[in-house]
Amino acid sequence: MKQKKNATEKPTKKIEQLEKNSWQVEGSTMKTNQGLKVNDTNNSLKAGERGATLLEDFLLREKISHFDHERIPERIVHARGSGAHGYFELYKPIPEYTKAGIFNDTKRRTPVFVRFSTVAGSKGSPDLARDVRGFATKFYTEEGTWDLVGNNMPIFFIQDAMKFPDLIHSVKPEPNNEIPQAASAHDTFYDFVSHTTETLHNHIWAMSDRAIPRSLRMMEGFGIHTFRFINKEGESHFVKFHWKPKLGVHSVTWDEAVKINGADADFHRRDLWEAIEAGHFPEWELGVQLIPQKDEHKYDFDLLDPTKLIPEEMVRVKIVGKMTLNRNPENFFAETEQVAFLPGHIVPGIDFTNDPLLQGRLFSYRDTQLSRLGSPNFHQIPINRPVTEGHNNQRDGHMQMDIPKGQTAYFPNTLSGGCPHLSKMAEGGFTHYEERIDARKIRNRSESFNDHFSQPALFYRSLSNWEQEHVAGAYTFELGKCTQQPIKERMLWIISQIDIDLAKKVAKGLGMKIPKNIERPINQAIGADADVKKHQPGAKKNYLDKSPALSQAETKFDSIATRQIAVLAGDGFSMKNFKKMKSVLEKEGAMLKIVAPMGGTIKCDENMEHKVDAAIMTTESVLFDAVYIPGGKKSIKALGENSKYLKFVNEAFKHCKAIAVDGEGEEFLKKTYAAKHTDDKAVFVNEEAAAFKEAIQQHRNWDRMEIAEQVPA
Ligand code: HDE
Repeated sequence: MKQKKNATEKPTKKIEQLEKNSWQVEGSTMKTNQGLKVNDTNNSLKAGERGATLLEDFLLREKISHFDHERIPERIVHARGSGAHGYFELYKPIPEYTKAGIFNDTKRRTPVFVRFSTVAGSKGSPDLARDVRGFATKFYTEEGTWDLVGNNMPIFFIQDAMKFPDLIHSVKPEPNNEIPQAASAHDTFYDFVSHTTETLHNHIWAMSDRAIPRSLRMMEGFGIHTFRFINKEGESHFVKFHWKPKLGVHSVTWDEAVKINGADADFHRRDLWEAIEAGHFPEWELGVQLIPQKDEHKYDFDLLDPTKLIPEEMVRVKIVGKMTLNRNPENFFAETEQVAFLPGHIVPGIDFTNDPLLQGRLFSYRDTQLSRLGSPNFHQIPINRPVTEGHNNQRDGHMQMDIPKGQTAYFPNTLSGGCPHLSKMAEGGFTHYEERIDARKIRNRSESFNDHFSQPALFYRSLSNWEQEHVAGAYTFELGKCTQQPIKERMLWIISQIDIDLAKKVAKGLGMKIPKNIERPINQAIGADADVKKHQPGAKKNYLDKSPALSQAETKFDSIATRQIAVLAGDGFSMKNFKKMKSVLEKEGAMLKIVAPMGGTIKCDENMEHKVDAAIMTTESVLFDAVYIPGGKKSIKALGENSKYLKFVNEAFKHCKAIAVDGEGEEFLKKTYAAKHTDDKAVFVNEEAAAFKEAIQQHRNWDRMEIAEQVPA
């Protein structure tokens, strides 16, 4: 494997291991898979120049046949993904909670591979679909591989694995016509959701800005389920895992998402790739919420219920370490596509709980890899190999890559000296937490899982005004795409049970009335009326009024690192102004891109040549975080001659982005919708670069939202 230009750090043990399976295209000679040197790969073997191709042509057969089998089944969910390598470092040992090596040794740099994904779309679907994002991390620890297979939202749609196929069948394209791709806004999904009130919490998160992140590098990650930490004494603590991005949690607007999908369907994938190539390595801190075993029943929700979160204001998130992603994969298929995550991959010091969703996942992931990767030896694929090799008596199967030596493949044996021998506990052998169980075998749901409404309501209450507006807009859009009136009515009634103001806004947008009450038969046949009553919070309700940690308005706004700034300029732009802006913004890690009327190079008013990053016809406003127009008479005239520049600025204004103009740039601004709003706190005319920087740092000026909506861009 070639050393990455930007990797100044020592490769991790995992990268060294992967290098053994890599080969370099540059400098290599073409050979068949058998090592035979090839001197013609353009022509098949024929009976005469114009004759039929001969069956004998083994070169043609090898090439075509391999090609015919190049695809493997895409993941049934999370098909669209992007991966990166990196490492995890611990800040401070936490032996009182867990004996896991990764949480006890601050000298270790545990290699990781992370795969981010959308859930519903196919492998080639656009990145900005409204959807939950997968956030799966493979820790290659010295005690074995630990997979933390999470999402960017802290809860899930359903409480029991038994319902997963129904949930996914409802959200996927409809089975008769395979429409729509990568979208939840259709009848079958809302048919299911409106009859399954346990989905409402994750659903309202999916209607929030969390479902349209600005970048994969700017989203949180969650293990969702309650797991266990086990310490050396065998004591258990419940634990929830949180990833906190160093860049804060930021999103785009829905109008941008729709447009980004057309302008650059690979927006998130490209953003992650380019940030790593440029040496802006994304970082997340790992936090844990810890609950002593004795507090298992302290809360008004069940810790085993994956549709509930523990508000951070109730149990603080203790930050324990940091993950850095510093290397792009060498080969998408070999690494990002073939990586296999299994929630069942744990290490001593970490254990499961009886969360019925987690329990089902423990079966599903191994099962799916068998058909996706085609062999029980999928753990031998380089990206899936642990850094500490596994030895046991499992043998053979498709594509066995190892050559276990010796006469025996069973245990116990004497012929191989009893090897592979068992590990003693003192040597790190794994045992399960000995949970006491005394129960009847039943097919039922615990009553402690009943409340489906408190937490969606808490989430909505905790959002800022602009976030609430976005949620209302999302419900209106999604239900507006449904064609069946009874489905919309059921949804409206259910939303009214979460928050009546929210329901009113959605009803207005849909041109409908909220059904008066439950007497209206929702669906007698399946007893949905009764369900809604049963799942109300009831008397037992001591939730917080608000949980500020749930709002993106409370995130970090302290950096402009990696923000993309469009510099709209043509020949003759003011070098003095540009230099002033560039020095301030680039010092803080922002990336300035010259968007010129044509590709190639342009000259500034000091007669220097500058490389054009994008010709205006090849790019769009939605691909940038902010816009800067330096002065320069000739340059401003050129911008005025191409109407797309006007659209560019109007869209930036519509999307509440920071806009700065200098010198003659003011003339151009006057033609845009921003002209009347120069008092806007993110529109700058001949002002200090530092003020523009501050505004970019704020991500968006949401105060502009109402005016922005009037902009017909
Ligand atoms: Fe998954 N999920 N899931 N899921 N999931 C898969 O496994 C499944 C759930 C998540 O980048 C599949 O290898 C069931 C919760 C991520 O490769 C499959 C249930 C959470 C990824 C599967 C759930 C997730 C998957 C498809 C309910 C967050 C992508 C391909 C019991 C905590 C991993 C594969 C990657 C992938 C099953 C629910 C996250 C079919 C049955 C909850 C991030 O096995």
